[in-house]
Parts: sequence; C-alpha cells; structure tokens
Amino acid sequence: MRQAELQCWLVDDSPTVRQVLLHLLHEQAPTWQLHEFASGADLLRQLSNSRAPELILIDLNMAGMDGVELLRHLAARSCKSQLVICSGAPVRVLQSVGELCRALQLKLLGTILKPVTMQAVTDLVRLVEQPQRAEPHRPVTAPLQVHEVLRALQQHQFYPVYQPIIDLRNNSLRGFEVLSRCIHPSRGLVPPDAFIGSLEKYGLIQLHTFDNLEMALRDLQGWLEQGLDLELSVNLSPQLLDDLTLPEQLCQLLDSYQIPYTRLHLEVTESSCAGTVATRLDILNRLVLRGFHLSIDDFGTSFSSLERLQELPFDTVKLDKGYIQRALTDEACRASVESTLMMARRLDMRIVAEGIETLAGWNMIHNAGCDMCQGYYVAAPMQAAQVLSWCQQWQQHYH
Ligand code: G
Ligand code: G
Ligand code: MN
Repeated sequence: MRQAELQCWLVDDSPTVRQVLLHLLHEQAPTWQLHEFASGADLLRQLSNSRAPELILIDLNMAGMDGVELLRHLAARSCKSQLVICSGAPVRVLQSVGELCRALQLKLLGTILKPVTMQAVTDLVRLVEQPQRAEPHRPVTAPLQVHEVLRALQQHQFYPVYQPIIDLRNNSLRGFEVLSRCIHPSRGLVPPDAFIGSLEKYGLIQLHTFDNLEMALRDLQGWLEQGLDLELSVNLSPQLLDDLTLPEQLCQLLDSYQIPYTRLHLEVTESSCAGTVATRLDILNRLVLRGFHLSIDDFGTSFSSLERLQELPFDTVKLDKGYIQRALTDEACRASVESTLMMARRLDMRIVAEGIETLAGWNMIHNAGCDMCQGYYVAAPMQAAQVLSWCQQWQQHYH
C-alpha cells in the first residue's frame, strides 16, 4: 500500500481536541486521509460501510460509548487496524487498557497522553511510516533434534559470542553478556531460539551451559591478563536452579581458571523465579553468599513488580528489549520504565537497559538515569577474536 492511501480515523467527543489533532496530523503527515468522528457509534457505523482504516486514534473518556466499550466492539469485529489510545487518563489506566488490547487481540500501536504535543504526533507518524528497524537478518530455524544437539555438543559446534554492556555514567565498558551460538554442518548458523529449548527438553542444558561458560572463562582469563577489567554475564536456564550442587560446581569451575566469583553475573528470567520454590531460593542465596552477582533477565515481560523481586537476592535488573522499544513510542510505557528506574534506585539495584538500537534509545534511558545499557547501537554480539580490538576502539573513541 502506498503511504498516500493511508487512512487515519480519529474519534474524540471534544471538537477542540479533534481540531488540534487534525491540525498536527495534517502538518506531520500531509498525505494521510484523515476522518474525524464525534462518537464511537459514528465510527462503528462508518466501519460497517467501508474498509477498515490502517490507523484509529481513540479517546478513552467519551460521553455515551466510552473508549473501552469501543475497543470491545472493534474486537468483536476482528478489527485489524492499528490503534492508538489518546487520553488524559492516568498512566496506570492507560497501561491496563494496553493489557486489555492485548487480551482482545487488538493491535495497539501506542498511547498518546493529553494534552497532545507536537512531539507525540511526530513520533507517531514516524512509527507508522518507518516501522521499527527489524533485527539484523536471523535465520528462522526449526528446533534442533536430539541427535543434532548431541552431535553439536560432542563436536564442539557451540561457541560463545559477546555483547558489550556499557556504564552510562562515564561510557566505560563494564563487561559482556555471553550468548551461545551453534554452527551446524548443514544448517549453518543456528540461533539460540532453535537450540536452547531442545537442550532443555533433552536434559542437556546443564552440560551446554558449563561448556559455554568454560570457553568464556578461558577467554576472560586472556583478557584480564591483557589488562582489561571486565565482568561477564551468563544466562542460566531455570532447570539449572533445580540442582542444589550448582553453587559448588560454579565455584570449582571459576577456581580452576582463578577467576574471582564477583566477576560473574548470573542472569535468570523473571518467570523462573515466579512462586520461587525452596530449592531455588536456597541456590540463589548461596550463590550470593559466595560473591556471584544475580540479575533478573527480561524484566517487563510479565507482571511482577520490583517490590516483589526485592524479596529475592538480585542486585541487577535487565529491562527487556521489547519493553524499552515500546517505551520509545508509547508514553504510558515510558512512564512505566521511568518509575521502574526510580524504584530500582530506592532498592539499591542496578538497571541494565537491553535492546538499545538507536541514539534516541540511548538518550531516553540516559536521561531517565539508567545505569547501564546493551544493544546494537553499541555493538551486536561478537566473537571472542574481535573483542580485544573492539575494546581498544571503544576506549579510544568514547571513553
Ligand atoms: O542470543 P540471542 O541472540 O539470540 O539469544 C536469544 C535468547 O537465547 C535470549 O533470551 C538469551 O537469553 C538466550 N540464550 C542465549 N545464549 C544462552 C545460553 O547460553 N543459555 C541460555 N539458557 N539461554 C541463552
Ligand atoms: O538474554 P536475553 O533475552 O536478554 O538476550 C538478549 C537478546 O537480545 C539476544 O538475542 C541478543 O542477540 C538480542 N539483542 C541484543 N541487542 C539487541 C538490540 O539492540 N536489538 C534487538 N532487537 N535485539 C538485541
Ligand atoms: Mn540475558
């Protein structure tokens, strides 16, 4: 579809708001075809008589049919339009309406807070006209089968890659997250989504994690000898937290490379701590007593709050990339990120923002007072052989 044909409808019971929005939209997106409606009923009537528009801006607080009721009618008609909620309602209301849209399987593009600003409309137009930059090409691969993961382990087809984590206070390099890759003889490069699940399913994830960690520790030992001051973060599947000997096994491995435990951050997802059982708490606490750091990974993908996580011995929270990217275009989500940051400071936890792809993302989290960041804007995950020269370049240019 050519952009010139893009239909944008807006529904708001206030003539003044409609006028302001139409004016701003016309200025920012002169080619869009704009239609205004004074009520949800008018909009639904038009929807019965014509094709659905690409975009609908919806006011929540309307006399007669309110925005939530309109959403329900749109869902009943399996509306495929992208929706933008535009409202002066408190941020927590906007957030819960966001959840409602997800539950109704409506496509919520974002929210705009009233009074509407030029910036909000500019961001919206940019988002519609230039959809988010896709991830660099990643092959979509079917999950590896049991014989394939076994062979990959035996033949050392797995190897670690490293993505930098930057301290935003002074642009210094804090360390790297270790991510696993697999080079398969016939399928080529296989992403983790296609093998982590298989490794878990066939009970091989522990073996893989320790193999991967050992390779990473060997690399780290070399970098420390070169005078770099680095920490590593590794991902732990929930399954590893079911084995009470995990702390001893990790200590033994680090001892054999003479790496202090404090150089290692262990990342565990939010969901694997949900309803934490005694075994997991036992393991997490003993890891912390030994000096390991613990991070909550993918924070923002479920409902847990920092207050609840405070009961667990984590010192770092990693904000999920989807959450960060939504915050760039969705004011309610941005407010949520900011309040998470504030709460983290009060609880003395460090925050790492993931998935920073652009200068805009960097600025947003920097201004919000975030401690650290990670993402393609700094660097994509790289192989061990590239790490030294990347570190030198970073120090020369940015630090
Ligand atoms: O590496 P990305 O580039 O594709 O990783 C995708 C997902 O796979 C992420 O959620 C990441 O946490 C997970 N992942 C990557 N490497 C490992 C690993 O070695 N162990 C576990 N458990 N998860 C990993
Ligand atoms: O463990 P976790 O789920 O946080 O894994 C990080 C994942 O995010 C990996 O798959 C990594 O390759 C990916 N990633 C890292 N930086 C970026 C980024 O800037 N944008 C996107 N879309 N993905 C990223
Ligand atoms: Mn991670």
